[in-house]
Amino acid sequence: MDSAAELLEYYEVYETIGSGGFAKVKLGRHILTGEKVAIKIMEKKELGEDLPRVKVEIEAMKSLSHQHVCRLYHVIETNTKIYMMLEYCPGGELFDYIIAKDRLSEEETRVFFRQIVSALAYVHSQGYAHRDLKPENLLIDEDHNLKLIDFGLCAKPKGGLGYELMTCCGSPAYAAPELIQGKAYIGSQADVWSMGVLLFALLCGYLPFDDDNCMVLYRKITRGSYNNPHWLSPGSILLLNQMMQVDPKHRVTIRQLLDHPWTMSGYGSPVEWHSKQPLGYIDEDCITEMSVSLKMSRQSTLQLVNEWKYDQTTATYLLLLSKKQRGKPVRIRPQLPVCDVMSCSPQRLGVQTLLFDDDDAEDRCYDDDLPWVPLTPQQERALCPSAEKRRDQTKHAPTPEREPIAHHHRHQERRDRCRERTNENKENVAVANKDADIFALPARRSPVANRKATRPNKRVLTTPTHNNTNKVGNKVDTPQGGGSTCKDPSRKRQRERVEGKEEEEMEMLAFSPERRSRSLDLAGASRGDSSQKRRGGKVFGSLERGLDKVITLLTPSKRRGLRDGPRRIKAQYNVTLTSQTNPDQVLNQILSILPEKHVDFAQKGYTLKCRTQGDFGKVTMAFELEVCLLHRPEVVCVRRQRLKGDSWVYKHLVEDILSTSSI
Ligand code: 6BJ
Repeated sequence: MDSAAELLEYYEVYETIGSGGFAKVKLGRHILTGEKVAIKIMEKKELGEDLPRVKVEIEAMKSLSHQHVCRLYHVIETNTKIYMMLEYCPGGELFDYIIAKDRLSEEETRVFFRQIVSALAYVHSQGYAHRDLKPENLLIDEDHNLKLIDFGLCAKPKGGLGYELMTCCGSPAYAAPELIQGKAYIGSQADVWSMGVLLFALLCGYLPFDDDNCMVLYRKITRGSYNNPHWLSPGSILLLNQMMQVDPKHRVTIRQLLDHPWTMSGYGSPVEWHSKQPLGYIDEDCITEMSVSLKMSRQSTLQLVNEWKYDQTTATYLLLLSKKQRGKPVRIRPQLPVCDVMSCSPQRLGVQTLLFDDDDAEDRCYDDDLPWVPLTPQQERALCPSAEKRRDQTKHAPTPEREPIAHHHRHQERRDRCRERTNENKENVAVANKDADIFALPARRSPVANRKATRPNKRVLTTPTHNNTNKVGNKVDTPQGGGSTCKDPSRKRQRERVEGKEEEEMEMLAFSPERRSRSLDLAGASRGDSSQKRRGGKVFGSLERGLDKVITLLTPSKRRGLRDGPRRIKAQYNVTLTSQTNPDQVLNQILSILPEKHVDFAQKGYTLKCRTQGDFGKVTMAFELEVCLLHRPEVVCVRRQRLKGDSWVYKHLVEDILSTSSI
């Protein structure tokens, strides 16, 4: 089986939501349960010496199950790749949340801090030290709770956590003094130091120890001296001091943090750190659903689940459990479009799963309230190939009964709903609207008039292929009249996307040196430099005219993107509001600043895919800036998303770009 085939058998794969040193994380959807997952994709060849780190992470995550630790569902290893399917946390990184708010109040910090202490106390109780605690490794779930991720650097000393470790790892700014001095250290004590740095970052919005020069940074850390800003309460100053003690023996312990006066303030109870979801817990309802849906005996279902192989069975069970815990119906395979239901499984029977471009996020359709439809025997076979084999083995075992489910095959209605949802941009709703006030709103202005925000070619999640034949070559019925909503990419293209070959397929404006100079020219022109450049017969003069002309240089496809108008989004904390009403002007202002800041970019419509390069062309940072329209109030805003690189450097750069752009 080729690399992506097994993945695509069980998951739909969408856009990139992050990328680290050697991994890329994409949004995915588990086909059987319809649940969203984060898919961490690693290329073995690129991993090289880091391969053992991945193995360490997988083993650690298999043995951890806690309300504040990101859950691992499924691991697929192929000859070339490793895929880890993990809990999806729509709120993104705690880091982005902090920088969006500048800093958090003591009360809000305490809510998060108690969850971090809970996660760490649990992780330590299982014999692990995390060793890479930082706000980028804490994600926010849909209930605004934190989940700890990235166990690639964790350690489980053979004799227990009391035993010393030697490897120096993690991010320098969060590393304990004993660690950077190369001394033997106790993992849990080093974690408490990092938590102190993290607590400081939450309360202050910047790091206690910081310097561009590594040696200077190390000196600051080993001295352990930092400044307490004036807004810190005496209680916070004391706690930070207790956590960032240079001598680990004098440092507060995680146990002491559980019922520390600062942690308890306003709660009156210590932090609850025991797992509310103990490993190996079996939920009867989930077993019943799997057993009924996949037509297996209860006993064989139980047996399979109890193997905990982190395969499709584990994923299905854990995702059903997650649905149950969130009050959703414990049901297998909802919401496939009716065209799929009438034919068969998406991958195997001629129905395509679309792997959207990164810039297609707005076209995604997560309709979580679709009618439930039972599986046909073919679908079952296609979705769970081993089920039939197992059913044969357990033919005579009784299968539990379930209430029949009503069918509602209302194609058009579904598609309409899908379109409505798309326009609402449901993904953005995941982030609490209460965060809308994070960024200072500009003075109220008149609504942005006559702006086209509707987009053509809306796509649905799965669509029939051209030939509409199933695996065994039979003609498969497809609904009529939905042509405009269904897209039809080739299967090969999908694979290439998952395998990463799709990168940078959009038109590049400035990635190549000669194009970069072109955008530099544009910047110069737009700033009204005296050295005006002649390009395409046009001379750019004033700032205003120069900015306007940038658009005229865009290729037809880009102009098309711009004609469609910017996306309308809801307020979320990775969005900066501007004081302007013209999105094109905002876009052009940013475009003209990027070259000055040595940022390369590729443009598609109102999205700028940005990156910076270090020596030898190594990409040091990747992020997106997208000019959007805010729903209410109607103002132009800029959505930003970090994809790669040091978070604090990113923060400063994006702040710099947006403030220099004077938007
Ligand atoms: C993992 C990564 C799980 O940026 C987002 C969503 C980022 C999910 C994201 C948009 C957004 C919303 C608000 C503010 C900013 N996830 N979810 C590695 N290991 C385990 C799990 C993950 C990664 C994720 C990341 N949403 N941006």
